[in-house]
Amino acid sequence: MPAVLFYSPNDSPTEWERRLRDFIPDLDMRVWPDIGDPNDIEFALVWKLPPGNYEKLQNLRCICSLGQGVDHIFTEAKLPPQVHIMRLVDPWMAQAMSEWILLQVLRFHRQVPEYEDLERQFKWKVLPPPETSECAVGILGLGELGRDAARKISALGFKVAGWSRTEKEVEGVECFYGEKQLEAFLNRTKILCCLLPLTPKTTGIINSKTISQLPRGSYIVNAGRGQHVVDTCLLRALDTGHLAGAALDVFNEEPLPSQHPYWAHPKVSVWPHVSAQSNADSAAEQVADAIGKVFSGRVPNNLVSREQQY
Ligand code: NDP
Ligand code: OXD
Repeated sequence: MPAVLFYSPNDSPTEWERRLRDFIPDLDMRVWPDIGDPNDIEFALVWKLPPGNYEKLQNLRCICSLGQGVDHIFTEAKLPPQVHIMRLVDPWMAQAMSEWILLQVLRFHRQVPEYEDLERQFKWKVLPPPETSECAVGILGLGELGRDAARKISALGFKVAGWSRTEKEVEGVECFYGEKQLEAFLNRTKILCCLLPLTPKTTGIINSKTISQLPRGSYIVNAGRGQHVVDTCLLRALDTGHLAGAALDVFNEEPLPSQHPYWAHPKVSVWPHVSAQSNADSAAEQVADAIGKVFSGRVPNNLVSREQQY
């Protein structure tokens, strides 16, 4: 049987091998860099494989991201042209992400930073109650994660809109699409949540221009990628009061350097890239299915487009 290459700085190879063997008992999994003969490898299950390694795998037929995002694969300069590129699409991760997005939306909507500030001052003060039906939440990205989050936020009574590349219909969600409709989407949004993939078209999408198109006093919630945000623009907008707060799970540099202004900023909540973590228990079956298909010359599910890079 051909071999599977495994590499991830975040995920346990032992755990993944154990769960994959539930479906493929005779699995031959090689953990990078101890991969033996590189010609044995036909399937790579990877998260941020160090650059320059795919081209050494002459018989590689599929690269599967150990997450829902594939930007770490497209940073590779020499991606073999004949290879399928795929990713996880895991309902467990969608549930985790929606919980995290809901947590941030409710935190800002229910004035948690303001009440925590009052508590620190031993002040008993009642703020005007927020009106859920008037609170406009906007989701950048209406894919596997964005749609799930949009539906769940809408079910709580918020005014929800989403923005995607192509036209969409999602029940209970006002749908905008394409560059031309971005400004209208931002103009109506008070809590902007980013669940976009990182591609050449979405890099730096949260910048001084797009932030200025949000109403004064808006919030940013980012669980897409750090590179979606131009940090200097976000910090300036927080300091001028145009933005009231930000909750960030992803950063231009991870781990976030200890001297970075986000850590100490009173309006920023910093999370260590944990909103939806990959999970061998929930995702091993779909990976095993993909391995089986690739080894028998068939096409796996959850392929991404090389042209769109997501
Ligand atoms: P999908 O590929 O399912 O969805 C992507 C969405 O973004 C689609 O709606 C797509 O539009 C839209 N989109 C892409 N490019 C553009 C563009 N140029 N303009 C407008 N819309 C665009 O991705 P997922 O929902 O599965 O995941 C999204 C991202 O979330 C991942 O790529 C990853 O970066 C991040 N993520 C973060 C995690 C964390 O722990 N922080 C965990 C998991 C994922 P269309 O529908 O028209 O194609
Ligand atoms: C992912 C992530 O893309 O965890 O799955 O960021």
